[in-house]
Amino acid sequence: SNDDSVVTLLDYGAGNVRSVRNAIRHLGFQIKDVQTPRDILNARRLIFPGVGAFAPAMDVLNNTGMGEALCTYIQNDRPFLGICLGLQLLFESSEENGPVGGLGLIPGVVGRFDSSNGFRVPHIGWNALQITKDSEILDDIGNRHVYFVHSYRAMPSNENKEWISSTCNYGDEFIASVRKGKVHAVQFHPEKSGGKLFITSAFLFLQHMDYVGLSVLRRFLLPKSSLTEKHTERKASKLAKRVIACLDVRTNDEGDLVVTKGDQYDVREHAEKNEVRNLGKPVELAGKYYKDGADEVSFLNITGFRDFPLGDLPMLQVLRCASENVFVPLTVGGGIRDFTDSNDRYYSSLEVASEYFRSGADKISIGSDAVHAAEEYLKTKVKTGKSSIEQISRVYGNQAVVVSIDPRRVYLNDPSDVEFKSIRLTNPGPNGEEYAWYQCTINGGREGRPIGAYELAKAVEELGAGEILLNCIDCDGQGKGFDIDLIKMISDAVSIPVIASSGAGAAEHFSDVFSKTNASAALAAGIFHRKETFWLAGAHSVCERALVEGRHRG
Ligand code: 1PR
Repeated sequence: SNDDSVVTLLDYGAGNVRSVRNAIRHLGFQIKDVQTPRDILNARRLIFPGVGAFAPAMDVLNNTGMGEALCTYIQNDRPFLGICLGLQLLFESSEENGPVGGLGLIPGVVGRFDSSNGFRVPHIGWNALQITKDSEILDDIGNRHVYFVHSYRAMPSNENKEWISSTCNYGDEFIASVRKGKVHAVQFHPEKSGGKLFITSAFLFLQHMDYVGLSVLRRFLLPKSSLTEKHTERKASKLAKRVIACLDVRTNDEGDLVVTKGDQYDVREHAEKNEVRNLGKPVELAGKYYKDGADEVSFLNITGFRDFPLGDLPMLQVLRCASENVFVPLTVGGGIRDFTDSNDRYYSSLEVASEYFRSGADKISIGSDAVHAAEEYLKTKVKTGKSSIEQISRVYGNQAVVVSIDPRRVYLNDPSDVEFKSIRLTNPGPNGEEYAWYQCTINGGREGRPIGAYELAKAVEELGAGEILLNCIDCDGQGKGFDIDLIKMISDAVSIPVIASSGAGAAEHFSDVFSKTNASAALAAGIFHRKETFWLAGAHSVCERALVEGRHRG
């Protein structure tokens, strides 16, 4: 098509490109999907948001002839923007389940981050770029943070330096973007970099709100546009901690999907009618928290263990609607497991997750099913490849699989009383107990299992989880601060990112958890539901202060 408002999109169906689509439409463009290699050659401008793993993506490109068309298109210096895997595939090869050959347009091998020096893999979060040459599409970015989610990266070398337009540092220096003529590719996610982490003033930010990531797409789509906004310079910090707004969602007694929030997982009002606490509509609240500056938004369907999620059309609809306006990563959890319906039709957890990804989720979160998988794995020491964690991470990558842990404190006088890892408590228990272990629960805290949070975290990391969402039933909804003892224990035990959750009630609680533990992110619910709109921005400035004071690991 010659229509100037059309963008050709190469989506080979491996995952969620809904957010890229939404961002393109948000900027006023229409999308034409690539069906054949010819569509690539005829594109006026082409966006290639690579998702999934390297090898299956190359298989599709090779088997359909699209790889060859892509090479021709790029070698002819036609307008191209690759995103994430869409950057990596341009290189010669990748170590991801490999070596696997790539398109070979840029010299170099894509390798895995080294987690041995204390940097967590996958690299998930906001980092500042070091811009090395006129990159054109990065002109609005300056030293602002953009959003990365990846375990593999390409490194700068003498052979590929003519391509590099920016680098980033995460343990080592890696390539954040490349540019040659009209060909661009970025390792970060412009469509997810909508956050306002960069705004330091909680009160000014509404006027200065700026969608940093969307500016990259806009610059690519409108290269000659006279976007001349000048941005004030801000102090760049290497790696920012994330603040995540969580929406616990369930069907109320009238059958509507509502945001609710419990105290220690109890969501009933305990007034006369004992109704489910109703705090608002999921899509509206997600939009509000995004505008307020949340780095990510999570939806947890807290009765997912009961309902069959594929029958849960309202949740899919929530994701579809939320992802149209929320340009930060969305996580959805609740009910992700293998399932046989009343007609004896079997659905794998992968099918359930795929439906969520297609509807706009960037990550899925597994609770109860992860406990069963970890128990089984610890018993047999065999990775069957069949658990939901293994199945979903194989197809969508580790970074797409979060394991949500719902532990409850069990006090002990003597740590040798249990076979599970226990810790010495900073604040002794109600009867002066000096120790506790953290018992994992399933089905929304209703059933305790014979496994500790520590044992679970180690096991699910081995099974392929990319991140841990660490709740604590004792602290949930109490607003008295995070369980620092627990979060320290778990974040020191694994090398994947840990999200601290449960108990935030004040700004200090965020800086506290970031300064005293190795958590990579903090999630909260009640405080955002209760507080005024500027709260999230306030939380950010707390995080930034913590960073500037150098108390972060990055
Ligand atoms: O087991 O795979 O179906 O997943 C169910 C998911 O739902 C799990 O992630 C589990 O944590 C969550 N869940 C189940 N029941 C409840 C409940 O509250 N009755 N919510 C529940 C858990 C924990 C956080 C909460 C933080 C922060 N809520 O989502 O938002 O504790 O709260 P705060 O800042 O207000 O203290 P499956």
